[in-house]
Amino acid sequence: MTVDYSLYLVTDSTMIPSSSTFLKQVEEAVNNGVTLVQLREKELSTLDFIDRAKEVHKLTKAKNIPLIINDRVDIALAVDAEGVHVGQDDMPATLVRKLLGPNKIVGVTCSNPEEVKQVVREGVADYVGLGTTFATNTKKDVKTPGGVGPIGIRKQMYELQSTGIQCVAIGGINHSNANRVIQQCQVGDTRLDGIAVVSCIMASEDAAEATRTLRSELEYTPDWATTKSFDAKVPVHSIVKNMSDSHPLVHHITNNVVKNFSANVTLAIGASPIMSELPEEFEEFASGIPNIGLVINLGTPNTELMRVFSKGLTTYNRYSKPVVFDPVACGASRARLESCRKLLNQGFVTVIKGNVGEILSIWKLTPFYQEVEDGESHMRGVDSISNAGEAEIKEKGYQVATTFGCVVVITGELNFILGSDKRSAVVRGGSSLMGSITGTGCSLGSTIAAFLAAEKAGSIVGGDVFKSTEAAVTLYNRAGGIAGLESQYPGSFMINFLDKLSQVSHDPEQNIQ
Ligand code: 3NM
Repeated sequence: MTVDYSLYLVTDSTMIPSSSTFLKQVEEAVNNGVTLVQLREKELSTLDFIDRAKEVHKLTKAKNIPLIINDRVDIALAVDAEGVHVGQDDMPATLVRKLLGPNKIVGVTCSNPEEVKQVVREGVADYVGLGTTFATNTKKDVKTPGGVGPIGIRKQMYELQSTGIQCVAIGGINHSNANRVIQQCQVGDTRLDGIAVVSCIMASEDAAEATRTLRSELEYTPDWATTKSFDAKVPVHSIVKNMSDSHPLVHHITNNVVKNFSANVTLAIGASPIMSELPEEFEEFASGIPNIGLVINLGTPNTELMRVFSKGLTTYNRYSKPVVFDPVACGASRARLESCRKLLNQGFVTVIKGNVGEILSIWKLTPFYQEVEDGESHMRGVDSISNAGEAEIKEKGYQVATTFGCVVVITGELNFILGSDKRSAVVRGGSSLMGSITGTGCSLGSTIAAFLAAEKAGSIVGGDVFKSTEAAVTLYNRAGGIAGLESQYPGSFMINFLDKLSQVSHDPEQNIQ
């Protein structure tokens, strides 16, 4: 039996609005785009459960939608439902399969990779419900009440690769995050087959409209997820000229140490800086300014700033505007890496830029990291020290890029640019003096954001984040290289660097080969 898991309604009779009834909510859902229904009744007597199952089955059969019964094999058999869903503490899936036979649907709830591995080993389930995606009030006894986010769901999906077991995400999914969950929960070729919701439909005053909106969210492909065409022959100096001609705006939510320098770098390359941590104005910026990009820099974090980052990220995502994420010193403490996890669970970033240590720390958030591994990256303050070789650094960088669907820039003596489509570039140049002043790493983030923002406004590279990022890193290191040759000490280097950034970006054809 081919089952469409794309929009899976799990029922709950305790949250029906007073203007409706349980059956009306289910009927509106099945008539407006739900593809699978699970009857989940925790309080009903067996007799009432059977009656309810019969009524719901009538509705689902009319639409050729499978009915799954939660937990109760006996009820499923009694009404000849299409399947049974069990949790970790219910009847084991192997027994359920034995009782139901080979032709019914069997689903299992999982909350971590270990439980998924167990389901794969048993080999009897058709699908798994992966959770808890986001915090939910609907189910009280979940194992991860705060939600594991797309990062945690991906870790579970990693275990499903090439198994043929279908998967849906559940927990706290609604109109505002359904599309993102579908887009972000992907590991290699393994994608989510659907989402499962309870309150978003069952508690809705208009279940029909709630279902239609969810459907359209599932079917919509956001701007950033579409494959862009690009002209590989466009020279870097043309991309630089395109950027400075566009006078992009770079909105910084950055650290206290580098605000001044980042603003000066942004001006030097022909863009304009905005330094704002006032969430009330983010919407106006992101919606009203075509050539704007956001830098989120983790350098001097605090609890309030985390909320500001989050608001910035979700607002810029809403208007498909680029976001450059600089996870400064994210390996320095567990709390900092947790902050990155939270942020990356809340939205998309266009580019992640960091040194080797930072990118290797972010890599720990990918499904490729197994918890037993340790010690491959050591942070000291905000500098990076790593024993990883070039091949390993690049491979892990790719894994970060594919996990988060972004371009990754790894800075160092050699600068690697890695795309989720496996494109890679190496940019040389720069100067050892770049490491002797604060803000050279952070201001590269500003420079990349300026290029992406210019691209957004209409660009000769056709929306190619990879090419634009490569051009930004090239300009930056070219200016650093020339300034380094003309300077002996950090102070004069800083001045020369700003001058050379200005010179190279105003006359890129002369200065970049
Ligand atoms: N299972 P809502 S969360 C039934 O994490 C269920 O396994 C979960 O409800 C799990 O869509 C959940 O209203 C309830 O957040 C999800």
